Formats: sequence, C-alpha cells, structure tokens
Amino acid sequence: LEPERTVLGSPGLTPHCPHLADRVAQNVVKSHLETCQYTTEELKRLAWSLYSPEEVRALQSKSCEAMWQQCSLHISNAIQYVVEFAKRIDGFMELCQNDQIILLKAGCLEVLLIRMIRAFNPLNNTVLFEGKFGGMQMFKSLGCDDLIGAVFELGRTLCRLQLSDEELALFTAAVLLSPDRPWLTESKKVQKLQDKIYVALQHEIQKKHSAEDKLSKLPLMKTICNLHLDKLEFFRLLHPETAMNFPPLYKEVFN
Ligand code: CLR
Repeated sequence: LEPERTVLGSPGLTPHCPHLADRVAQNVVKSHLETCQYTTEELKRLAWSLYSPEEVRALQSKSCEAMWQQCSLHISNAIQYVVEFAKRIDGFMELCQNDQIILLKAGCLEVLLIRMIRAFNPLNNTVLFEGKFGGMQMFKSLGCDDLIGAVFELGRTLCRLQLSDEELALFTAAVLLSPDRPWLTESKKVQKLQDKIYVALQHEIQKKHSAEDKLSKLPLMKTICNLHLDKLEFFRLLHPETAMNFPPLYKEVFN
C-alpha cells in the first residue's frame, strides 16, 4: 500500500536532513529569480502605472482576432521563461526528453497562472499587460469573460496566501514536477524530485511561521515585563524590608 501523500507528510525523505532541503531550495529559488521575467522592484514600480479609461476602450475595440494574437504572443513569451525555469531545476534535464516535454506541456500554464500573482494587484483587481496594469475589462474583445473572470478570481485567491518568492519558486517547481501527468514513462523519478521540493517547501513554511510566531509573542512579552515591574513596585511599598533582602542580581536588574 502506498502511504498517503500530503505536502506535510511526504514520505521517502528524511526530514532530518536540512542540508539537502536547503540545497534544493537554493537551486529552485535561484532558478525562479533568474527566470521570473520581472523583478519584485520592477513590479512594485509598475503597479502605479494604470491604463487610462481611453486606453482600456482602445483595447476593447480591437478585433477578437487581433487581441487573441496579442495575448497568445505574451503568453508564449512568458512560457519560454517557464521552460527556462524548468531546465534550471536540478534533476529536470536528467529526465528523459519525452517526460520533460510532457511535464512542460501539462504544467506550463498552471505555473504561469501561479506566477501571475507577482504581476497581479489584488487591491484594485488589475494585472500587468504590456507594461501597465488594467482590470479584466481590458480583455473584453477576446469574448471569453468566463475564462478571464476565473483567471482574475484565481489571482485574488492566490494573492491572499501572500506567498514569498521562495514559496512561489518551490510551489511552481512542485507543480511542474507532478508525477501524475498522463503518459509519463519515469513517474517514479519525477515523484522523487517532487518529494525533495515538498520537503524544502515544508522547511520554508516552518521558517516563516516560526519567525512570525516569535515576533507575534513580542508584544505579549512586553506586557508581562511591564506588569512584573508594576507588581514589584507595589510589593516594595507594602513590604519594604523583604524587598530590600531580595537577591542582589534581581534588585540590580529590576530596581
Ligand atoms: C503572467 C506572469 C508572467 C508575465 C505575464 C505575461 C502575460 C500575461 C500573464 C503574466 C498573466 C495573464 C495574461 C498574460 C497576457 C494575457 C493574459 C494577462 C502577467 C490574460 C489573462 C488574457 C488571457 C487570454 C487567453 C484567452 C489567450 O511572468
């Protein structure tokens, strides 16, 4: 019987081997950053340039064919970066060529949609298209409002996860290395690669949460410290003799 497969309980790898997880994460994150098309700084800067209503109207009045042509060009350009990302993931190029192609064909749009969150602004529901941000009305002439609506909804949903670039890198690598794609010839090999990425992702998530947990305790600790000082002051007023005989270090720290 196969053990149950979950992100947090991925079998086959010792989670006690942080060096391997770090090495995997390092390679995947580097590959992502080298192939993500826009840096985080660039995107932050671009988030301020929005299409004007006139520009949106101009896009809307394009013919369906022209708009499809334009969009498919940008998508295929973005897919080339995803292909480059895959090629830089350790182990991918060691898969047989048949499987490389199957994984890319099956996964590249999924990866692109996940990558979209970097170029998506959930505050005003806009996405980067040809250098400026615009809402879904931009794509009206495509005649597929349902598809566009679903893409934007996915953008909003994924943005709510507030993934870091590290998590995004590992998440997209795990999607790309899905061992259950039909017609794979060496799915066990793909499985092993995906397992390693899951362990690295698990590490990354733990890092983030433990950092957050520690920071979130700071205000509480401050409250406790202040409360202790208040109590001590009050005790000293009531029992000055006892307080005088407190251990020297205690007095030194708290007086
Ligand atoms: C995704 C992240 C990439 C850069 C990039 C390039 C093209 C963008 C794409 C992102 C997001 C989705 C996008 C696409 C161009 C057209 C497409 C805006 C930002 C929209 C959703 C229209 C899809 C039309 C199909 C029906 C062809 O790094």
